[in-house]
Amino acid sequence: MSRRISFKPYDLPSGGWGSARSVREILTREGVLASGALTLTRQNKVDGFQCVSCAWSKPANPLPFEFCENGAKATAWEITTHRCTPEFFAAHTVTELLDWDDYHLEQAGRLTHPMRYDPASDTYRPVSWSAAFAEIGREMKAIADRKSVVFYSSGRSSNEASYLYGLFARLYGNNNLPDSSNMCHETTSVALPESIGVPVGTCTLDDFAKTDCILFFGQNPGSNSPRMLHPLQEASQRGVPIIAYNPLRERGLESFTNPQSPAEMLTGKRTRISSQYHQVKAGGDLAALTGICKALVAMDDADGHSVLDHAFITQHTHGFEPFIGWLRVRDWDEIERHSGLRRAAMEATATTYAAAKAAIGIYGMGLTQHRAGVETVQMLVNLLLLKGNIGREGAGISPVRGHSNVQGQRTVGITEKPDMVPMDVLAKQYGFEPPREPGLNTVEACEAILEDRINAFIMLGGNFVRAIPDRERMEPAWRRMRLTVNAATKLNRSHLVHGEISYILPVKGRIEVDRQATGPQATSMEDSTACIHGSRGVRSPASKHLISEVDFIVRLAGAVLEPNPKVPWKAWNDDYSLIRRSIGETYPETFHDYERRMWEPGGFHRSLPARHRVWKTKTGKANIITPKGLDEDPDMPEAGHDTLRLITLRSNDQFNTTVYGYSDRFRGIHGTRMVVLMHRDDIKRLGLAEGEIVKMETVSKDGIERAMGGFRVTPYNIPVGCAGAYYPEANALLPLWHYAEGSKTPAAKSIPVTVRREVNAAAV
Ligand SMILES: Nc1nc2c(c(=O)[nH]1)N[C@H]1C(S)=C(S)[C@@H](COP(=O)(O)OP(=O)(O)OC[C@H]3O[C@@H](n4cnc5c(=O)[nH]c(N)nc54)[C@H](O)[C@@H]3O)O[C@H]1N2
Ligand SMILES: Nc1nc2c(c(=O)[nH]1)N[C@H]1C(S)=C(S)[C@@H](COP(=O)(O)OP(=O)(O)OC[C@H]3O[C@@H](n4cnc5c(=O)[nH]c(N)nc54)[C@H](O)[C@@H]3O)O[C@H]1N2
Ligand SMILES: [Mo]
Repeated sequence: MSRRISFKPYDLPSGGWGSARSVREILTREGVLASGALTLTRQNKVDGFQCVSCAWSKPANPLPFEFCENGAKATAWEITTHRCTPEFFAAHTVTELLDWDDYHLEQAGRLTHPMRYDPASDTYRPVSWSAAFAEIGREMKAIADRKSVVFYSSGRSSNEASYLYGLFARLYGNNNLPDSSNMCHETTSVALPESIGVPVGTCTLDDFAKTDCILFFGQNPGSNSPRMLHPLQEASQRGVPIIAYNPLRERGLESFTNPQSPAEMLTGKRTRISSQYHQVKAGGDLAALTGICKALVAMDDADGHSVLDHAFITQHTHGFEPFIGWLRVRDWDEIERHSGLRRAAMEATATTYAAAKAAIGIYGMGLTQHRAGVETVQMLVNLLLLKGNIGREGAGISPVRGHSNVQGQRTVGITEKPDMVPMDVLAKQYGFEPPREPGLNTVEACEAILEDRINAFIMLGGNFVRAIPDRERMEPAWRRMRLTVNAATKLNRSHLVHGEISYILPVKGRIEVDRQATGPQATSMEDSTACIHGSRGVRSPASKHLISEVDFIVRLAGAVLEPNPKVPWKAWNDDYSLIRRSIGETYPETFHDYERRMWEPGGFHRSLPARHRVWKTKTGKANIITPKGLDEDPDMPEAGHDTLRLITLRSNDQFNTTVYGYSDRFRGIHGTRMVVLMHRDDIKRLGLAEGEIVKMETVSKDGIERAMGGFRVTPYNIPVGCAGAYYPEANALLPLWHYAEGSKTPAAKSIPVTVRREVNAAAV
């Protein structure tokens, strides 16, 4: 496909006609213009299906069209008329497909048949479901070391499928349950329990309606959670200050026209979103937050201690004094250098925040995917705690989750950390001794694969090989595994970098009707605001050979495990309400009366002690945690003149490794994803020119060369010393050991790189 490449700043608001055009374009391309539009009216509705895109909250009173541009794209992508059939696989060897990009692999369409890799022809060939499970069962039973099998999941599977998957892994004999959230909000799952005793955000939509200040750190709502622009628009129209910290000026944080408001669309009226915008250096938030806290404390000192909530601090927190002591000795030069911001910027934020009665702190990958990600998230909590902004109406911490059920998967037991699961309850409920040893997270699973310690890798959705760091090292190691099993909806690169025995097993998506012995089944998911919703598929499955994810796990269990009368696999598969009943037995506090409550408008809210100022932490208080220092990235060469911090970015035309197209409208980048965004001063300083093709190389001391060419130098409004490139293309540059301390979330937002002219370069 030849594409026209262009770079033109986009000065229209997020949403608006650009969004409407983009939805129409993808519905047409996927061959579902009329039927897709009808399907979309059922999205995020009671008795409809929960959107398969992001995890943002689903309101109790949904709009007539409760979807956004990117939700519509995700729906069109799943209900496409394109099919990836046995004929397709017969026509293309795996070696040939390895040269295809992410867009073209998935564009082949929905997978239709179970397929097994055939080494003789180097193609995937159709196989019966029973033969597939028989062989997988034989192989998995033959593995002596039960710890050498990994059970990955990407955060899309329902609570029902996820609960069974976690249980299956434990019955098999390990806790090797890495999840896509290891690559994004694991930092949250580590930081928040230490600070406030809950692993998830404390805000609900109601808090957004009542807040009077929003602090926004490193999250891009215009592309990644566009329905969130509605509550933000409402807040802005109420005069609520919204303060953004982001190295890039993201369009969704600047202005918005609601595509579902005829008046706004016709008049072109746009709402300003951010009232302050600070282009912090990548990784500079720890320093920026330090500056804001320091300014706030100074105001409190000057103002007779009326700025901080001292009553709350005394009654509810631990660690205030050492934190204040630490703040007082930080000097502003150091803070300015590490944050890339002026003191006045942080003081301006402190002034606005000080005046607010209730404030919300929102964040995303811009905080979590850094070496000091855990400390940075905790620092944002510190800022909130100083003014008692947790456990109060209109206030709280709001991590914006990724995949549509990534939060729910954790809630029902997909985790490598055994202490997050009530193992004693499981032991009693199912009459077995669950493994108590910690399992492998994403980074540890990769390390084990590199060391040939893993025999089999089961992938419940996702595109692990493409999403992880260190691609050039991981792919050869991946091929040395004995067995790789991929339960998927679309073809992707992880299926092509296969083990000795490899299967691609096609499953139904959430939008499709899931009919089992007792009739069509419902499933459920948890959103970013900890509300749990029912979901019912509305479309006919893409092929009659598809099975559901629940069915996939049940059949796998039938092939691998000895029968256990206490584990009713078949009954569960026939009637998913029995799975929900079992989930309720394992987690009675959250899932009592599950079957009824999941259909309540807006879902049911998980009870979170921190919302009631009950702190389930070691100190029994909310902990104000003092960071070790402001040097957020020990992997970054000190003041390395030609080293840039590379931020790996999502475009507005992708969902993770699923690339919908080549138009990053808000950033004005069209026709290519192989760009490196740089400040004009850096381009000049490094002797480069706009449009030139360059090679990036990771700066590291481990003796491994990580280099990639073919990036086009693109001048961009980004802080000096930082650069931007798209994920997953740039993942070969990200070392596996470059991760957040404490959570092992890959530090994908600050890779130390050099950028050099590529000799004999051809544009990509
Ligand atoms: N359409 C669409 N929706 C998605 C996804 C998708 O790919 N496409 N992915 C889903 C998933 S799994 C996830 S986890 C979420 C991800 O959603 P986000 O959390 O928004 O993730 P990113 O787009 O990777 O980066 C977020 C922002 O961080 C900024 N940033 C980078 N470095 C820094 C920094 O050091 N400090 C600050 N303050 N900001 C920084 C970037 O400029 C960017 O605006 O979205 C989910 N929703
Ligand atoms: N450099 C860099 N790397 C990153 C990131 C970054 O910002 N920068 N972000 C990280 C983040 S936040 C995440 S979450 C990971 C994403 O990692 P993953 O979650 O593993 O990847 P996805 O791209 O979401 O997976 C897409 C595939 O999922 C399958 N799929 C889609 N729907 C379904 C379904 O309903 N059921 C099943 N069984 N399969 C389905 C399709 O086959 C599709 O090809 O990447 C991480 N990697
Ligand atoms: Mo994610």
